[in-house]
Amino acid sequence: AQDCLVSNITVKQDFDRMRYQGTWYAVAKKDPVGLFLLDNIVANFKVEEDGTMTATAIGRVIILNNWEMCANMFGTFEDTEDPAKFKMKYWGAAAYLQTGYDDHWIIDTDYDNYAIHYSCRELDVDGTCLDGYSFIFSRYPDGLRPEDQKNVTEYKQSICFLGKYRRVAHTGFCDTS
Ligand code: AZE
Repeated sequence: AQDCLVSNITVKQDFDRMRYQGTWYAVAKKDPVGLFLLDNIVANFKVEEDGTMTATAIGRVIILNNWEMCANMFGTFEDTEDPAKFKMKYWGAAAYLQTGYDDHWIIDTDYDNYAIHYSCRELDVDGTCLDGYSFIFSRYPDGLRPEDQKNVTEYKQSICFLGKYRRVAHTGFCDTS
């Protein structure tokens, strides 16, 4: 939305959670205020037998006392009237990790290559987003296909986060065997 009102942000039409399943590599992120996943972020979405969408995520974090580790996270998604807008309840495998309840919107995706995720945690008095985060996901750890980059840039602008992203490195730090 040109006016940056959260209520005017458009999301993926007829979002298909079945096609969204599987592994997504974060290739860029816009951080919220506070502690957040640093890099090596990989999410895996699944649709359960009852139709509920769930996800796991891993990523490098640094918590209290400069302790570097890989956070194993879980999320369950509550449906809303819009198929591309969810509320995500999330928690960590360990108690010292983060728990929360965030918006989880799929702004756009082609299911096979890229996805643009958006979450506004706090609305400003004028209806813009005061504190939010976003991930650009790719099906490939190496990044987006060149042909998807222009499209993704346009969507970054549509959520008023253009210029606020940082690349997410994949160094193998959180790879498990
Ligand atoms: C997300 C997509 C899939 C499921 C989950 C996600 C978000 C996870 C976090 C985790 C933060 C952890 C911290 C630990 C110290 C959006 C990647 C759960 C926001 C800060």
